Amino acid sequence: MEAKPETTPERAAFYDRMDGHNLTPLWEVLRGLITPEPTSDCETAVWHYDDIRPYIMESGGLITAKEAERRVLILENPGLRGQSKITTSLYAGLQLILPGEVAPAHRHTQSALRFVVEGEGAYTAVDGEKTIMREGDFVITPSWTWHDHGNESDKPMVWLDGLDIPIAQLLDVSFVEGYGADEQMLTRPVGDALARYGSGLLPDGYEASSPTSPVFNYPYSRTRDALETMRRTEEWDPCHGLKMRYVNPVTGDFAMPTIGTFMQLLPKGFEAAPYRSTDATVFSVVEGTGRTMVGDTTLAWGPRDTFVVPSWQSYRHETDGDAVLFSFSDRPVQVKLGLWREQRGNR
Ligand code: 1HN
Repeated sequence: MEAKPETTPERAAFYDRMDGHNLTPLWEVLRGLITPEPTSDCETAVWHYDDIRPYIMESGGLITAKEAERRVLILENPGLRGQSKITTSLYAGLQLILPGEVAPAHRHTQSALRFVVEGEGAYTAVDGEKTIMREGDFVITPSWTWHDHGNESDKPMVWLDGLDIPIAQLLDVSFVEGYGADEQMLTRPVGDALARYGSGLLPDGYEASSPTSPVFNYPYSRTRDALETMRRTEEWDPCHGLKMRYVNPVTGDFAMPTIGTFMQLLPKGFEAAPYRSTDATVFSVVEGTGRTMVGDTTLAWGPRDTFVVPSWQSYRHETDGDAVLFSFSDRPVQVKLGLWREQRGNR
């Protein structure tokens, strides 16, 4: 594109006169609106769990889950401070629920994922069914579903929340409602959804009533077993190792319409080829240690750390021993709108 036209005194005076009518000339701003490549305020960042866990635990002594509604420390992208965003389009936080606590039932139009980082035995209830959570479990609370959390174990539980809050902000579609009691009424036994929809079976004649998966807990034990069995073929993707996508078993699409989720196994000593895509991605380390090089930045990571790779930044992973990474991004939105791009290797 040509350079920005000169702002002559005559033109500037013209812009000033139209300003009062809520008019402004495109040619003064065009080059910032359509850029040759994505330019984002979202920065590469890592949160080391060892550094931030003390703050999470300290919050537990200062406010209850009930008073806070949700006791969460937001992971704010350093380039997006004050906006409650981990990427331009997604929110993330680490939520603490202590033994005996409840986070009261509510529902909202924003979709949420939970990825369990520490603890075992707390539960989330979603639209009439409870699921007991363990480390590495991926749990969803779809748009406008009632959800509450409780911890009947004797240990604190911490999970990573991922929500499409910035997408709901962009579209002005935020609604929230309280249930009127701490805990919602349960209408189905624990494990019902997974048995009914997540066992390679579907009720005969079943028709989806929403774009979101009817399975709402994808247990890590199953995911890990699957990865361990598949690795025996030694077919490693040069960029991603063995990377699997969480799916809605009814449609084969992503588990949620706005947030795509993945789990990948990288073998010991893996040195990935460079990769970039337009969906800024949040990673949560489940197992192993390694490094991710993003441009000139090297992020060192270990279990329970969270890190972010911005849109269209080239990155590559390296591992010490075997490593397992959970990740999420707005990919389903970009794919549906025909906007998603990826690039493997160097140009
Ligand atoms: C929410 O409902 C939860 O249900 C967690 O656990 C984080 C952040 C903003 C708005 C609603 C939850 C949230 C949230």
